[in-house]
Amino acid sequence: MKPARLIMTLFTAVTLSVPLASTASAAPETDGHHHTLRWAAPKGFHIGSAVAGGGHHEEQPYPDPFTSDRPYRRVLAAEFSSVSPENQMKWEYIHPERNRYNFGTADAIVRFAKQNRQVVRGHTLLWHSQNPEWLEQGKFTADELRAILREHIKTVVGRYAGRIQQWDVANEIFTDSGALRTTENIWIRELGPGIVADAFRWAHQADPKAKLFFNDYNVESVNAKSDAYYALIKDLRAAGVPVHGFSAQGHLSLDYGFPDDLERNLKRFASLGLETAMTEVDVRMTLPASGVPTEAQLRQQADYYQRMLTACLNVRTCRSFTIWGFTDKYSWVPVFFQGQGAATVMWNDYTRKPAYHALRSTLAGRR
Ligand code: 9MR
Repeated sequence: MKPARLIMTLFTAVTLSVPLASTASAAPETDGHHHTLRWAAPKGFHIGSAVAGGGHHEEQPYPDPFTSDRPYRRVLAAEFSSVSPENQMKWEYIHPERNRYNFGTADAIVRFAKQNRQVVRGHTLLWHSQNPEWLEQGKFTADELRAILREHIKTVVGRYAGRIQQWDVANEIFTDSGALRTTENIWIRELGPGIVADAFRWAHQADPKAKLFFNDYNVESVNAKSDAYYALIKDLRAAGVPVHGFSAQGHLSLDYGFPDDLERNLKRFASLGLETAMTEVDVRMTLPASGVPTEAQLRQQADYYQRMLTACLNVRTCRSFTIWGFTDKYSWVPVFFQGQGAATVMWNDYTRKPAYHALRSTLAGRR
C-alpha cells in the first residue's frame, strides 16, 4: 500500500470510531453506514440490487453504469449486501462465441462484491432470452447442444465456485398459463424437459455450496404459473435433483392490485424445504403528463415495496430481497413500457423516495 493511502486508511479508521450521533442528521444521504439499507437489515438477511450494465443500457446515451459511474458504485457498495449482475452473466455477454468466454465484467462484479462484503446472486444459466446468435441460429445436434450447455454451466459456475450465494439456474421456463416454454426455450425445445434437471445437477457439481434456484415473474401469487413450479419442484426434489430455492422476481405495477397472497405462496414453497427469495423487485407506474409521479403514487409505491419486503421477512426461508436497480436513472422500465417509469427507490440523482424509507424502516423494525 502506498504511504498516502495508508495515512488515509488510518485517518478513516480514526474518524469512524468517533461517535457520529451529533453530526448524523447533517450527513448527506449516502454518507454514514448507519443510514443505509444494509445496516438496517436484520442479521443474515441480504438486501440486494441488480448491477446496471449490458442489456438495455447499451442503447442509452450514457456509458456503462457499473464500470463508469462512481457515485453509482458508491451507493451500490454502501446500501446493499447482495448484488446481481443485471445482464453481465447472461449467455450473450459471458459466452459471445462458441469457443470464447468474456468474463471481464462478471469478474469485476464478483471482485467488487468481495471488496464490499457482499454476496452475489448469479443470473442466469438456462433461459429463452439473451442467448447469443451462434447458439440460437447454430445447427447443432441434440448431443452437441447438451454438451454445449454442460460445458457452459461447468465453466461459468465453476469459475465463481464459492463466491455465488444463489444461482438462478433456470429462468422463466413456464408461460403465465403454466405451460413449459417448449418453443421459445431452445434447451427444452431441442432436448426435452429433462434438461432442466440436468442443468441443476451440473451446477451442483460445479459449485456444491451455491443454492440453486428457479426464478420467474408473475409467480408472486398462487396461480397457474406458480402451481406449475410447485408441482415441478416437488417432483424434482423427490427424484433427488439438487433444487434449493424458488424465487419470485417481484416486477409489480401500480396499475394492478397487490398480490395479497405473496406470503402464503412463498410459504408453500418453504414447506417443500426450499429457500425462497425476492430477486428483481421494482414497482412501475403510469406517469402523469408531467412525467413526475404524484404524491399519492409515491405513497402507493412505497406501500407495495414495503408489503413485498414484509411478506419475505415473514417467511422463515426468505433471507434475500433484491431490487432490480436502485435508481430511475438506469431502470429498464421506461425502455420497455411506454409512458411508465419511476419504478425504483431513488431518483436519478440518488436522492431517496418514500419507497426507500419504507424499505429501510421495515428492515430496521426487524433487527
Ligand atoms: O434489466 C434487464 C435489461 O437490461 C435487459 O435489456 C432485459 C432483456 O431481456 O433483461 C432485463 O432483465 C430481466 C431479467 O434478466 C429477467 N427478468 C426480467 C428482467 C426485466 O426484463
